[in-house]
Amino acid sequence: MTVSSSSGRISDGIHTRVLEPLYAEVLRRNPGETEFHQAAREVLETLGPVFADRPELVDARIVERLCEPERQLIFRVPWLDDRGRTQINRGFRVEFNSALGPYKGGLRFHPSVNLGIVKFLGFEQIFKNALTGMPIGGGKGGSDFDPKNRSDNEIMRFCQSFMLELYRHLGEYTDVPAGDIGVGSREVGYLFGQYRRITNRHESGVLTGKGLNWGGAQARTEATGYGCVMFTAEMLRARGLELEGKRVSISGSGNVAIYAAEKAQQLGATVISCSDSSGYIVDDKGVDLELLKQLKEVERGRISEYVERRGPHARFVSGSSVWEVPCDVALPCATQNELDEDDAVTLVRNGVIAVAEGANMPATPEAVRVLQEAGVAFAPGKAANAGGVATSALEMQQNASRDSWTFAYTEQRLSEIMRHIHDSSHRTAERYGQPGNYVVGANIAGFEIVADAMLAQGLI
Ligand code: NDP
Ligand code: 2IT
Repeated sequence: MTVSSSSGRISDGIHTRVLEPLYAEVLRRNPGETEFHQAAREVLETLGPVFADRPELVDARIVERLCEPERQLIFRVPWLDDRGRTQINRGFRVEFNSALGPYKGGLRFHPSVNLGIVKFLGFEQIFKNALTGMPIGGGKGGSDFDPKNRSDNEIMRFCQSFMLELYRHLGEYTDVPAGDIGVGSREVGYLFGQYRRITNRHESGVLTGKGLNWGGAQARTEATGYGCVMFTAEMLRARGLELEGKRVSISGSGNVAIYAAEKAQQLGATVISCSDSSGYIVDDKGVDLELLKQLKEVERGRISEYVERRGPHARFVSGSSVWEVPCDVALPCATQNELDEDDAVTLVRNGVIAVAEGANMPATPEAVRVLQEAGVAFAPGKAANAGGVATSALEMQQNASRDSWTFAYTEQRLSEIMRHIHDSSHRTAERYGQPGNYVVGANIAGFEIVADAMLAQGLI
């Protein structure tokens, strides 16, 4: 596999001389970490024009340093299930880059979690966090623990054991985790309780996504999904279009998907479908959000149950891709590589005009190419889903000043941040001769912020 040049003539030499050997080195040093390879390649192949302009970044070996995490932690997590049996999981925290601030990024609990997945997520997080303009570095963690079908007590014991190791690496000035797949307010609660007990410190800034009456921020629950739709609206506006009246299809039915659906409805769109790992539902009258929240947030049920309660205008399709549903706007909000080349071809054939990644790296590189070549507005996750971590940074800001802001004020801040990310990605793509290419714009804009901080701070 080679790094392909997506740039003009000037940077082609840089590709052969600098970026291809650099990518070969990423492959050699990180064997088997396919998702990390993919994330690194997607960034590297857009950086040629920056390196052509700024040879000092090549000389300082900024990309080599960026691709090597500052610290990687892997630990055993033993716990007892409800039947008294010993269970063993593996815990991870990859502290990738702290040039801009404390390591910041979520924890994922899912059986698929391994080092390569945590590294891809941590690597993406560096650039995403830089794009927000907030003082946060990049990190990510999690475990191969599967929370599905586990009791509250089992979840609590697992979280307590996980934190019994992780606590020594955390701190409001060091490393500040939050949620991701399989980690929501319940898990953050158990994690925070254990941290507080071990350290004897009510250090609210050590975790974000907390409950509202113990240091959490208004709008953090909603922020990733809301932010993704705000970004989509900006992207459409830049093309003289609007979200109102559009049919929106969403994958997933977790935190990001639910609040993407809510904001899309608030802006006058109709959300016609969403999914989980068992299949998807289509609701011609528009997804009933109260029912979806009750089912997913309260009962932790399956998406098929939506249809049983909603009536004949909704249907469940088992084991198929939600991207076969014709829509104007597609928001992949489930997991990595869930929207492939065939899905992209189907979406384009059905007339999609915009795709924004609520999840991290949900579209494969082949899918992104199909969408961009068809002229579809495409927003990469590091720009479109940055509203979650940005609002986490707002939560840290409130914790540091022992303050709490209203929902309306926090949402207003979120909306300004999403507009800023949109505009800086858009402007940067134009500056490098690729107008409308948000992949190039977001990668370069995020990279330059971190690279400049690293240059200024010397060889660390
Ligand atoms: P949740 O655990 O709340 O929801 C995840 C959803 O995606 C569920 O519907 C789940 O279905 C589905 N899903 C997960 N894994 C798979 C899989 N392998 N195949 C098919 N479906 C799957 O997670 P979030 O909503 O928090 O996260 C969703 C995405 O958004 C992730 O990529 C995450 O990294 C990203 N993200 C999250 C942020 C946040 O603030 N939470 C911020 C930025 C990005 P099922 O229940 O059947 O497994
Ligand atoms: O992928 C992400 O940006 C997140 N899971 C949110 C991270 C955070 O620290 O809020």
